Amino acid sequence: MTSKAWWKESVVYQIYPQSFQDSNGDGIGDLQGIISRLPYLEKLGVDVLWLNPIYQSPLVDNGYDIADYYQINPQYGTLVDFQELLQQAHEHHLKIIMDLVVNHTSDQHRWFQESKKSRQNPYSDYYIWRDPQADGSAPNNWGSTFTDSAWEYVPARQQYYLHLFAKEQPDLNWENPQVRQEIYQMMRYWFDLGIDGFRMDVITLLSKKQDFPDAPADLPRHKNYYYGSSNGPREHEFLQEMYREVFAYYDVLTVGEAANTNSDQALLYTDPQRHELNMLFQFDHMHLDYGKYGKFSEVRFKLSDLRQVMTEWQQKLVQGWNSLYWSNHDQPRPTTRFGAEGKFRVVSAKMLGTLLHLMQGTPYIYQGEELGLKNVPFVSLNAYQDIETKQMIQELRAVGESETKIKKICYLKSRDNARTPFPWNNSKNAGFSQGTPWIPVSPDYPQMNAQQALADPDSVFYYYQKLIALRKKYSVVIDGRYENINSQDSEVYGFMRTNSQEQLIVICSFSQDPVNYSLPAEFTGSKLLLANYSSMPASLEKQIELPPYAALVYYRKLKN
Ligand code: TEU
Ligand code: CA
Repeated sequence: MTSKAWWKESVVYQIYPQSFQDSNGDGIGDLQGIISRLPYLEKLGVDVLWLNPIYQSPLVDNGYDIADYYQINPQYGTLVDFQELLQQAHEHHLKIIMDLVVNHTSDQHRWFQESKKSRQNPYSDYYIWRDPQADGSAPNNWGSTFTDSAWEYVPARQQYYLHLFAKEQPDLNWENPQVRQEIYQMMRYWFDLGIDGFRMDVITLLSKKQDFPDAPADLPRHKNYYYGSSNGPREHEFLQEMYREVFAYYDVLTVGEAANTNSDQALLYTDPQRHELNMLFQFDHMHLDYGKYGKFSEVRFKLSDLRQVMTEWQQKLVQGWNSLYWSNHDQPRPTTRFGAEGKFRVVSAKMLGTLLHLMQGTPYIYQGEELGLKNVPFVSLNAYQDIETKQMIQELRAVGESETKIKKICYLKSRDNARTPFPWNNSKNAGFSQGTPWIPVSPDYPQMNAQQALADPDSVFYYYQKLIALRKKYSVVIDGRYENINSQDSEVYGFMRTNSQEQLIVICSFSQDPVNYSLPAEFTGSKLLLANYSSMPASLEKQIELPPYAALVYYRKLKN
């Protein structure tokens, strides 16, 4: 593909390097492991691989705490391995995007090691330092995602530094032009090496309100910092500068992670004329099942809410561009969350894939989603490794929730659901490693693995392969306008995509029972392109009997 906006026509596959494929038996996935699996990824038909952070890091937050932006963490391999991966991926027609984590570094980064020494050192202003309040307490009431307060005191400076995530992840001071130049230089380094883009971690948090106002007391403590740091005063200015200094010189994909960003704000980030980013990861559909403890809840989403959120983003980002995802390394598995486990797992996984891939935007597949994996029953709460999950377990215990309830909540929402080793086959450790995996393998692997999926023509894998191929064959998937069908239906999510020549009709049932569904007369006679059940009518009728979790895609040419 050589068109300018190749990223609009692409499907991205996300690899969590630590858990994809171990090549040397140390129980940790690595770059050589990824290289060995490139044929699998090429077979699936994806265009781009996004790697979670592989830089030098003490791994307090699994690599989102970077100690050296120019070094590969030795547990994944060397720079030579990375160059080999890049070259071989390109030979397999796969582009590579890396994770860019520049809101914060690790506290082990040389900049921070210097910065914390004194107020006079050359790196003094690389991070966000503030004096204590008169009584010695933190500069404001912000909490951090992983800890109580977002501020940590350093006696040598008699000041606090800001960390919106763990205390080992100090926030960089984007107000300092030197910091920005260091980052741009580092970005150019990776582009010059040949990478094809960046997924940009919490990119909407870079610019903080400089008076660091207290957040209103009624905001939940863990993320009340959004009040003074999401979509902040100089955010667009910084990204436009980044574009002028870096992106303008390369033909690359840029996707910014954008929690707490609404669709109006998203339009500003992604409008091509503003020269900021190609697309964002929005969070509205991730928030539909939040409860009393935020993400860690047992609440189930409502279809009406899902439709409302997806429709809003589909219809709003026409000038900009959407990214489409059900899950990633921070989210539970979509079959458990939005579809079904048990006997409908496979059909529901295909249904969810259909809904997402035929919307407008660039779809992202998180490793294992193409196998329809479900959440992981960890044997004990002690087996969880993730910093966020461990913190939540402590907090839920502290407020007196029962162990049974905490287990249930972690099963539903822990980030570790997505982080267990990729199940390649039914041999030892699911074929992931000859040694002891750094995190337990899901006990589901004998029934759910890639080898089995590749041997079964009805597998989720081959269905995803067809979905990806559909996008390449029908341009309406890329450029068609989005409209709902039967927008009040409480069990079936129907929509159409229309351009000047053709139309796709997509019908997705979220019901575990059969549903009788009526369609507008104009669709009658449309031809079946894809379904997750065999024996669905080849030509669309006014009434259709939908089996549980059915997904049907019909097509018609429009008369001009
Ligand atoms: O996540 C940012 C983010 O918004 C998190 O608060 C996310 O909502 C949370 O993980 C959900 O439970 C990014 C990375 O994707 C995540 O893995 C990192 O831990 C975080 O940034 C800090 O770098
Ligand atoms: Ca390894």
